[in-house]
Amino acid sequence: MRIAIVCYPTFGGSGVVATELGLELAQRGHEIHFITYRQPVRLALLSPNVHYHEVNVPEYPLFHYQPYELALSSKLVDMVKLYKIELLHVHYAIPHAYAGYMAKQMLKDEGIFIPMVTTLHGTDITLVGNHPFYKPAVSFSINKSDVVTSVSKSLKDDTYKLFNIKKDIHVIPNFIELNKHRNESSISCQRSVMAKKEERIVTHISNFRKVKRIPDIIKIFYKIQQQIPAKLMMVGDGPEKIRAEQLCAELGIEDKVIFFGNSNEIDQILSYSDLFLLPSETESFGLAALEAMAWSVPVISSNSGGLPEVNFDGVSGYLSDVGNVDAMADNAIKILESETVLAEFKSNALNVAKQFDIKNILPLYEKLYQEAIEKT
Ligand code: GMT
Repeated sequence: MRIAIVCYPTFGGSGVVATELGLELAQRGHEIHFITYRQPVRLALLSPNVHYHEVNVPEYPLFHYQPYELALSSKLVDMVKLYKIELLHVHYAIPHAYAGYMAKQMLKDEGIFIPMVTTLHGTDITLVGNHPFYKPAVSFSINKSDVVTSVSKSLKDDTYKLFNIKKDIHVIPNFIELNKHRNESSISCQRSVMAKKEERIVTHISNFRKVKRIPDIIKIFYKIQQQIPAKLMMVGDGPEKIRAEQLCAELGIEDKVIFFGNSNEIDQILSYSDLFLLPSETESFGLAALEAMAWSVPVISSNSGGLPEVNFDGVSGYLSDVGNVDAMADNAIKILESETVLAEFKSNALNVAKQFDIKNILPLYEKLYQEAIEKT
């Protein structure tokens, strides 16, 4: 199939999922066209089936806001015609589903019919899309998609609760490429750079937005390090980072916490980690937790959103109510204080991650694509 993938090119979860999906589809012989405003972070253009088309938005002084949707929908029309693309797969409803729908309409006028699959990722529904300023346009473009998927059952339920959606929503969970994650020979960075031999390594990776409850992470780690020698790796960047650094200084643990910023060495960091913290206010899936589990790292998380669908309580880690720092710290210590318990949780984490192997998930998308193309 010839497929256009529209996504955000950033470190965020939806962009990573879209990129990894496109790369795997290309490996399976499909022709993939990524269409976005910058080359996606995890995209290497070394495969003959992978193309990248940049959306340019020329600056014009009249515009207070540059019309990205317009440029994206025009680019989609041009690329569909040029490469005979058979299907659009847009990741993140805002504004991609809207721009995709406009492209479909323009193409229809020229006698070209193309189906659109929209994948809902979380914040496009729960945080941003739900805002009254966006809601009508988001509902409209979801309802106008030919196929709608969501990355968890919890997100599907939220979508029906928050919007007036008349379409079926197919749950296709996020995935992980396990082979890549087990290929430890690629590791270059040394554990000794991060922690002493006797110290446990606790890690958090995110975009450091409010929804991640960054102060909870610091507080949980503060309690852990009072009981167990440990270091905290904070990977990523975002608005809450400065507050986190200040809190570390206030608690006197700044020498035990390393802030990496956005890193391309996530696999290396996770490969040395003993525990992953994700106490988010809400999380439609929690891809970072799954990436950790693929490196045999147990997860301490909140029990909100789709997290219970990924992190199994008492098996791959523990789940607690949002904000219950004490319970999260107690559970973390329970895992970290015993070599035997840690080894058991590590092995369980990997086994749970195996259920999300891309090899199991990708055929679900291929089936939906095929059906959508046949119906059009
Ligand atoms: O919050 C993030 O980490 C970024 C955000 C995004 O929009 O890319 O992630 C969302 O999509 C990811 C991929 O499907 C999910 O794993 C995250 O849980 C989801 N974030 C939230 O729901 C807050």
